[in-house]
Amino acid sequence: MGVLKHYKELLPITPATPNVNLEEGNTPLIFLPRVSERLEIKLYGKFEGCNPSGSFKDRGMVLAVAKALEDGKRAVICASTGNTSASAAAYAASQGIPCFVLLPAGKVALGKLAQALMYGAKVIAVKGNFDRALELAREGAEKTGCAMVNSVNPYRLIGQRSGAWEICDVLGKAPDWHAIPVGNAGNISAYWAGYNEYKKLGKINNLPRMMGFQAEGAAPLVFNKPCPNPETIATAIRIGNPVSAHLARAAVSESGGEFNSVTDEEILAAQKILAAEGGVFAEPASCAPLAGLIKLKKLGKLPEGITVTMILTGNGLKDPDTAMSQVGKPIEINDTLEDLMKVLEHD
Ligand code: AN7
Repeated sequence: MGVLKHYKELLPITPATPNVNLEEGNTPLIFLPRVSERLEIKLYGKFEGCNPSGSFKDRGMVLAVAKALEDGKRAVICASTGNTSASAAAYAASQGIPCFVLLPAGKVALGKLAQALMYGAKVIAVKGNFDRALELAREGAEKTGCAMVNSVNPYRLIGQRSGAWEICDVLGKAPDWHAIPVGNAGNISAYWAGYNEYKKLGKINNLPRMMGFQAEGAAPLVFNKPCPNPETIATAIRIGNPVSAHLARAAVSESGGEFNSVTDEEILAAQKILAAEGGVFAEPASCAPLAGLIKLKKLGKLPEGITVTMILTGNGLKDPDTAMSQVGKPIEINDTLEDLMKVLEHD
């Protein structure tokens, strides 16, 4: 039924809010038996790649676009490492309003770029990084009156709380640990707010430790200072100066959690494990939490038997180039049974 309808009591919906809906949310919380066994925990992946534009961004974008329309705005603008732009473009298309997206030139995964263009957004490649594109988008929004739909828009993070509510609705409680990739630091903040809201409402009795994972080359929250030249293969989280850093720090310290960094190699290894042992294909940024859990396990810092939910923020299909660089080629054969049998009997 979509996030706005499903959680209307918990969201700032008024009779004047248009019913924007691409059937986002209600994504599967997948128990991962083989990876759980490897880590000696109960591990669930919340597969946000099942959202209509293939990432968690749809949860907040649906509300941001609905409220923009309610406020009389007639165009949206955002900067993006890719997923925000795909989501904004999808919702703008569904409402018939223009969408402007600013992307760091050459640093956006192919699938995301294809999405933004296909949904009909005006795609602007900025010769600079995401942080600079975000400054420009904010200035552009101010000058033109377009609705700014990055997570500086408060409705984005309010809508994203729905992820935490869904987890609690399924598990009947909050997990022990909540593991999540951190880029611009909005999602970890939204989840923490969502869990707290559910606790206040008496729907859960516990709160999770918030465990945020960044790529080593773009880890301002781990090293506690902005990173002027962020670099990582996980382009979604190639962000050096997170807008919601203060909220994310509060979430981690209030929950007794931690920020940790993982290398690109660890991220790619985790992506392969998630796919080949979990049956779930998530994009590189989404695999930073699993990489981090594997690292913490090696360090003896992962308590046995705990329930961990990790947020698989985006679909693996969004970044086919990175995936193909990590796997072998198909085995090509002539169209004969003999050739086929050579392969089948070999395995
Ligand atoms: C797959 O699309 O910032 O910490 O512009 O696409 O809430 O920023 C994307 C971020 C994690 C980090 N995983 O979330 C954008 C953008 C994926 C992402 C993050 C992003 P935040």
